[in-house]
Amino acid sequence: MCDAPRCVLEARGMRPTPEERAALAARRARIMEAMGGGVMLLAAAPEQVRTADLTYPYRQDSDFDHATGFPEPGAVAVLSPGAAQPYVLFVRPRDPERAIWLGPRAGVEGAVDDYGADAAHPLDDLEKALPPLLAKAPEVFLHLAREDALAARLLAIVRRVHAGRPRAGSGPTAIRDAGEILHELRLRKAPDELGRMRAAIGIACDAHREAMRTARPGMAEHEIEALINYTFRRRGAAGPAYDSIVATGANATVLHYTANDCTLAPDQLLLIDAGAEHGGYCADVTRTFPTSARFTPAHRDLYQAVLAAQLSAIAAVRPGATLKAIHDLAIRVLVEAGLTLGLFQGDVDTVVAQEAYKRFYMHNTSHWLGRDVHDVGRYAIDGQPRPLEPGMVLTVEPGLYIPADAEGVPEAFRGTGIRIEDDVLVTETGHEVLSAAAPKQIEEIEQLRAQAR
Ligand SMILES: [Mn+2]
Repeated sequence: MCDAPRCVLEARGMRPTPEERAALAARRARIMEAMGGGVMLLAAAPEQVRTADLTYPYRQDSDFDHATGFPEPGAVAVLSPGAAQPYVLFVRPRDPERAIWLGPRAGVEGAVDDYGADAAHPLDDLEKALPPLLAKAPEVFLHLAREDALAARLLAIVRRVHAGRPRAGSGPTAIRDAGEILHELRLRKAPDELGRMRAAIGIACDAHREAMRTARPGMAEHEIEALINYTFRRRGAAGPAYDSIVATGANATVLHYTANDCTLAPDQLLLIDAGAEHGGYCADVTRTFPTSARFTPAHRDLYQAVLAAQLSAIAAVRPGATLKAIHDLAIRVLVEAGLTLGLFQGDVDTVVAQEAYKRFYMHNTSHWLGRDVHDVGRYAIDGQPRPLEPGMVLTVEPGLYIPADAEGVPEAFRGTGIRIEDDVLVTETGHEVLSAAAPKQIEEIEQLRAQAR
């Protein structure tokens, strides 16, 4: 444990700046405008026990953080458009005894002074102070997916207020999913959000460059993982946004390989899927490069096939395009190259129609990216792929995974996994690759690899 005064300073450092407070207030105004009426109840994420009385590092609920910026567990936000006090927070009160061990809480005072709540109450007063705030609401927005104790407590209060409706003459008659409002807003990133995403992705690109400069045969995958996670923390990121994948050779054909306990051999490929989380936003970047200074001819051919698919798919990102069209394009280019290399037999249309490519490329090309690595927001509307809009951020990440025991393919291709993943912003006129600082052209990669000695 570090010395207490330092911890206290760091905890206080988490308070939002005036600019951040203004951005949060503007965001809440947009949420309340989209609600139209009713009351939204948002709960902080529960703490998760790791062992005995120790918890995992706390990570705030993405929706709660989006609306409040409030970093502590044991908190509830109440948004009531049109009310005299539209933004009310319930929080854990200050506790001088506990502050000695864990640093100070914002408390009821800080919830108002530092986080902009119109009013705040201790969390223990929830059953007493929340019902009056719900008494006039025809509908309540809640998280339908949450099942923890605080979510159950909120639902119980809504039920109690509803039960009093016959005598009160008002009160909620409907529960709606808060995500219906919040996730559509989160899908389109505002400028302040994009600033945070650029920071997270910039740090991730640094870590990938660092790995390309450093990895060499004889090192263990976990040494590269340590270097990546060190780079994240050194640059001030919260840490990895997900368990970093550092997979050499056939390990890279396991899509979610995270054991990272093998040793790098010469003339293999190393796949690294690693992204930092910074300011509540995630990067998600994958690069694949040779363990030796240069690609073998076979690995170069496979890599070029994936790169061609990725570049074509990225070029198609623009307002109005769909993730399905982008995925279909990536598949087509990959299959064309794969036919030349002997990975597939027949013609492009047949391989695509029969989905024979799924033997070596079995996942989707894109997902949304934001506060969650696999971010919220609908992919389809009424069963149709939704058109992209400016401000959306997606990954483009085709790959080829050829198992060590794959039959009917050239020997030199076996036991190889390649994925190239970039984070792409949809702009008014097309797109911007936010992770362009991580090299992916063969010449750039080999230049960096030449420094790894
Ligand atoms: Mn991804």
